[in-house]
Amino acid sequence: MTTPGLRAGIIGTGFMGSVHAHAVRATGGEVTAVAGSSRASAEAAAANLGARNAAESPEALIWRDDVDVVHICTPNATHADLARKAIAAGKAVVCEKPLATSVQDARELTDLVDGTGVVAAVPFVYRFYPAVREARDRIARGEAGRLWMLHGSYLQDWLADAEATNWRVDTARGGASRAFGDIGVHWCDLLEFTTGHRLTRLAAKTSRAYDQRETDGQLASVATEDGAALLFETDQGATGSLIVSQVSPGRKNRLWFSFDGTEASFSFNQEQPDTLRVGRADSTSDISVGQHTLTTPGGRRYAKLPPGHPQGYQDSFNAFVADVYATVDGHEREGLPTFRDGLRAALLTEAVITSSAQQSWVDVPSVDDFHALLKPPSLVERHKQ
Ligand code: SOE
Repeated sequence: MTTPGLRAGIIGTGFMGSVHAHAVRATGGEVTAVAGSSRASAEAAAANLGARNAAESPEALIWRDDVDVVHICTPNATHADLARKAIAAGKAVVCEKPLATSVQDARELTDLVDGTGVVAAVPFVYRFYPAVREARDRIARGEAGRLWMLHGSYLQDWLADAEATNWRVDTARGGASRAFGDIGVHWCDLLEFTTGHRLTRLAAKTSRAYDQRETDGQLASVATEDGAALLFETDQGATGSLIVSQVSPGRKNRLWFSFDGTEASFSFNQEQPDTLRVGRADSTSDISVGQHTLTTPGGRRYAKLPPGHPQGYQDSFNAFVADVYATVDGHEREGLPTFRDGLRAALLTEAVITSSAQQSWVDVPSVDDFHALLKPPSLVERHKQ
């Protein structure tokens, strides 16, 4: 279902900006403005993004009358400030992950959204693969039995070369965590979304393949991690492990999980998204994703093509933006990743950094527990103390 008429303003002129622009148009929206680091960069990007106007600045874009939804696709350290301004302007917001580079900023943004009621989403788009929705529904109806071992990896190689670099490598622009904060959070979000489990404690070790990388022609020391290894426990008694790496030659965007229960295991590989593997002791099946081969409401809702016609990353992004725009239009969509999920990712990222630095297991509070921890005691509670 498309939502014609909603008008998007996109802040950010790189790869993700163009992915967002395609998704806006796929859902029947229009990109009315683009903003970049300068008016000139916005004008240069306008044609590429199919934007009608180049805005003078991100702030000018946010206040335009012909922008209903602000998409933030800029370097991580700018997200919180731009999201704060968009919420203040009463606009719906789609903010690239990470929502913020600190738990405090992420929490402030979720509180602002709670206070204003604007629709505010974070593109944890791997939730929108039909195979993932099929696995989620089947797990929810008990087909896996008791989930007890949850494991996987998220491997890329775009930083495999010692000379490769990017603003994400720079702590000041990307934040304190790179590999986990960029892609490890996708995997953890997908685990919690698909299984209903929540990570409650973890032990992490972050590491680097290169301690120096060339930035702006100079060799610079690198403080962010190229990869991370995690062990974790969940609130339902499961154990798990995760390997995250952006220096794994030959792995392009290989997000993989296997969620293993006492009756069945569910495996998914993002690089082969048109197959869901369901393993059982007596039989294993590779289900081809399609409108008539999936059996659950969630799977069928997002399967748009017959089996053998893979839906990929951009299709999932399109489905995500379609659900955001439908929600803006008053038709709330179940499973939409919101700023609360962005706060969740920030809590997990902080736990990974802390655990690795302290070489210890670290508890991970739920978003609700975290809010309760920080809520000042009421007058009554203070009176009781
Ligand atoms: C780069 O690591 C990146 O573009 C991530 O930022 C995205 O979230 C991921 O989906 C693909 O890789």
